Amino acid sequence: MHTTAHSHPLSYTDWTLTETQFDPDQLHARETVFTIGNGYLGTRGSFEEGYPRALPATFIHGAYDDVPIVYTELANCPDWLPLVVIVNGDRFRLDQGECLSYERQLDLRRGILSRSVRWRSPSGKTLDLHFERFASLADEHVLGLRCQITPVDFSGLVEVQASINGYAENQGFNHWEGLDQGKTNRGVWLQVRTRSSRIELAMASGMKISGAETSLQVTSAPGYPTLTAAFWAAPDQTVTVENIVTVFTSREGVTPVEAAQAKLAELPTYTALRQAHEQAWSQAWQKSDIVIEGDSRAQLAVRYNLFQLLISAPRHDDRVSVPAKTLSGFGYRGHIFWDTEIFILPFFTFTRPALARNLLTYRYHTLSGARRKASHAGYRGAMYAWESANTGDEVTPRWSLPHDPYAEDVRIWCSDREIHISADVAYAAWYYWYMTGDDLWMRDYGAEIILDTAIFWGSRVEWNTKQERYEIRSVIGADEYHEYVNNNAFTNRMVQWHLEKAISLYDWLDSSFPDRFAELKQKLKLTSERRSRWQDIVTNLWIPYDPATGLIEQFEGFFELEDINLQDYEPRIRSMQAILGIESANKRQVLKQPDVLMLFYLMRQSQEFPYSLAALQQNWDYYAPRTDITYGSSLGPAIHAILAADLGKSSEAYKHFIQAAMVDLEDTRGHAADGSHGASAGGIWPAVILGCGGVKLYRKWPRGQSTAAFRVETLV
Ligand code: IFM
Repeated sequence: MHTTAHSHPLSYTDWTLTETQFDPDQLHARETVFTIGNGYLGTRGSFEEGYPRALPATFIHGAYDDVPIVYTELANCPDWLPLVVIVNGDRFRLDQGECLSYERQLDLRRGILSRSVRWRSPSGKTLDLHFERFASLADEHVLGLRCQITPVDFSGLVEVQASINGYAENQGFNHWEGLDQGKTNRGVWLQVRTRSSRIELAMASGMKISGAETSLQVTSAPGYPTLTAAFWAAPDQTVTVENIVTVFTSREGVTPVEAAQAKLAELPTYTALRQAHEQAWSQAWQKSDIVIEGDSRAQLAVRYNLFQLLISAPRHDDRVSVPAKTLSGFGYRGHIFWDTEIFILPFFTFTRPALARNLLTYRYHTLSGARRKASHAGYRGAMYAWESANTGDEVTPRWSLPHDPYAEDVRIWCSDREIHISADVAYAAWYYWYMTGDDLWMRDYGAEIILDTAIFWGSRVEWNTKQERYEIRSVIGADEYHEYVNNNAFTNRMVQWHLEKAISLYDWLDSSFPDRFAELKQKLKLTSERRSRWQDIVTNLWIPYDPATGLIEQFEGFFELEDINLQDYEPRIRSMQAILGIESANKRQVLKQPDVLMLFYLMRQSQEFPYSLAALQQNWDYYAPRTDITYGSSLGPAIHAILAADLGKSSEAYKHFIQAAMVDLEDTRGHAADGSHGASAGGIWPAVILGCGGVKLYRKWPRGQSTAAFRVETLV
């Protein structure tokens, strides 16, 4: 059973979320909720002073290291948060002494996390502490941390220690070996390296104290550079501790230890840095904000989800992408799924196309991994990994090992069978191009992605001689409750769509950029025979569909499976797969997440087959009641919100929109501790703008003219 956050709900204004009571049962979920970041790194909202069982983490894009079973994971980087305050010998911690008042707040407009605590020490000294931190959006290598300390009822000695903790762990495993550490006239620094991938990282930290007479001491331990100051404090006199941290890795093509120290040496004051950071956020919101009037909860929730996307998307790096749990938790080990291209990308394509381009270009740089995967499986072209990391090689674990020593290991089939990812990436590349008119990106990057994955499909489809049709067998569709199916309608139609677009792209490249076309023809072995085969597959690929009713069968044989009435299982707090078991769910007409309806969502943009309102209605009536929308995948509710809005079911649309929007804020699925649900956050923008807002977007320029302009039509 999961603990939900409902016992101590957060309170919301249009721009802030506030926690007014600390509940240790929600420790990990709230560490996720209060994550800050800047597109380079993410830092969970753990307390500066620590707490038993806390899971502090800082993840930097691309800083992966090897690990058994899941191959590679984002390494939890050295922790820049530790700030210890000692009052007359008592160390400030919320599990000791008495917490007289408490408030933690995330200000989304300014990108600042703060916390105010009135605390009475075990020996009876009361003091106010006000913490504040930010990961600069103006300079992604800069982090700021401030603590203001005000004695309430005593005069006495206060000691402050600010450290970099080089012993950060991923569930007991420390990825870093210490290389060196030291001090400069600005502070201290640490240099470490990942054990297998040998990525070097350096952090430098400088502390400044105002409001009291003191001097800084270096009191480092190995792997734990520390700056300490002791001062005399008196009632109502506030002492301010400002700690600025810089961070670099060898991925940025620099010597990190030199870069971190040089950056620290040149930085202005904490206040100036915070001002630049707030200015950068103000600009970011100008491009991306959505204003909702009359519904503060929805307003905050929308901004919160957009904030999650904005803090996760790389600004200056196109070799990394947003992991399923963003940079906010250990879940899925920092691996990248279709979540990014299909759910997260639209927000960026429409509001920050340069960031969308970074995310898509990651798929270009990982083509070699996708080619290795295809060739290893006996296919041609590029077959994207279901879970991807730095190289694009498959990193989905094959087995899930239960905690219970007597339970069976569970085989995970996604890397072998959830092959729709290759069409999803092509779809995202195509729509980025379609919406932005960025022909040069398509020429240099997108075309190779779409064409080489099309080549993969050419080798993956099978000809059924008896039925005289192409088929795609042994797959997992979008709905992961059915793990071995033939002719999944979602996969087959996405492949058909992909090949249709590959053919037009082939022709466009030939006529618009003949040199690049010639280059790709040679590199990918593109021939007119190959183009003809794609056309043949487009014409003859089977999609289980009954034109008389408009009903699509999720896969061959789905309608023959035992039917199920989900109402019979209410009330419940577990997924249908957890209740029925994997095998049993496999044999029933119950879906983890939209599958046929996912296809409707993806084809609605261009109103292509099978999208029509009548067909949507027909398929909605069949599939929506059979979908485990509340406890299946968190990817489902935003999609149901959009489709329900299309069908004029506004209260249902709102219900699903809220389900998606609150998944982390209210921890409605009990998984927020693992990191924020990136795809669900991504689905919020289309759910509000395209779904509830009824906005339709058409490209209005002729292809070949790169003018980013949309014709916007509002349907409601
Ligand atoms: O990509 C999703 C998948 O669709 C459902 N299971 C979780 C994955 C990561 O979010």
